[in-house]
Amino acid sequence: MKTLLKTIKSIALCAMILPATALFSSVNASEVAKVTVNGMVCSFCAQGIEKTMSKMPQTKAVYVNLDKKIVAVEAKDGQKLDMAKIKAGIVDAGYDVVKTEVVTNTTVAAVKAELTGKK
Ligand SMILES: [Cu+2]
Repeated sequence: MKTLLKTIKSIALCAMILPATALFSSVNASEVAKVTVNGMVCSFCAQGIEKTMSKMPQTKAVYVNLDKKIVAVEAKDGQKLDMAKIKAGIVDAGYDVVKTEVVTNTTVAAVKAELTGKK
């Protein structure tokens, strides 16, 4: 029980520190928002998140990897994706965002290739 409390406390602390760095960032073209999501368990979850991310007008491509719990979103040329909006969309759909990251000089296709081990 004590360890559980400790875990909850450290998660709460992370949640306070993380947004300051990654949450307010924007994702430009040739960058990918790489989000680690807890709670996705089946292809239906993946499809739902894919749909939600695709609804944003700035979204060029979306890829969801269930095994690695990764959601990758790419912006259209000349447009910016708001990391806070990406996170909000995933949270509103009922999932937990564990980590947000902006990967530069990449594409959703490249992230997909990396995660699936195919080139
Ligand atoms: Cu599901």
